[in-house]
Amino acid sequence: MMPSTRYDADAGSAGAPIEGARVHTGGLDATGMRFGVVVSRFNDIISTRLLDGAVEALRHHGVGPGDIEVVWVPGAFEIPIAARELAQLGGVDAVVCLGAVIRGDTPHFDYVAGEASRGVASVHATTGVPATFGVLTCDTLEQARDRAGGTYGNKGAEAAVAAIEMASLLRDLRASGSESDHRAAS
Ligand code: INI
Repeated sequence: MMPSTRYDADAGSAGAPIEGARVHTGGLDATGMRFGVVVSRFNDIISTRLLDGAVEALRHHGVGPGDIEVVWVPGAFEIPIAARELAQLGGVDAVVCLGAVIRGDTPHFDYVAGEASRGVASVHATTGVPATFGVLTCDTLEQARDRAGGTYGNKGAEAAVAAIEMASLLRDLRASGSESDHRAAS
């Protein structure tokens, strides 16, 4: 069964038509799209579940066989460089970033989690390819389990669905941008 996500298209009134405005929303049909998934090996008891959730969600929304590139990195700190490489050279519509940073007794957690989130965000800014953040930052292994296919769903699946929505939205915005250029030129 598909894990539920907060990205269900019919969950509320977000995206509803507004008179006098053009409203843009990304769809969830990923047919013909390609995705990169970067996943960290550290805490792989959790990250493999996030990966399962992400791949299942991508396939569920129409991503074809051969259109998912999975890249393993040692830890969450290394996710951004691989994500950027995929975004720049991998021919993908979006990159899904997955990992689990679990607090220990030292401030190491803050550095790893902070750099992972900053680095993934910078992939958007520097490449224009969406990169979504399915990296858990938890105090305990139990909290991580709950979010990797447990009580609170699967954040890997959520990150995959967010990637589809953003890839679709950007296609729409780019198409509507070139439409406006065309209108301005004629
Ligand atoms: N990497 C993680 O993905 N999760 C962690 O919880 C973690 N902790 O706690 O240390 C972690 N550390 C490794 C780090 O991501 C790098 O791989 C390492 O520092 C080498 O650069």
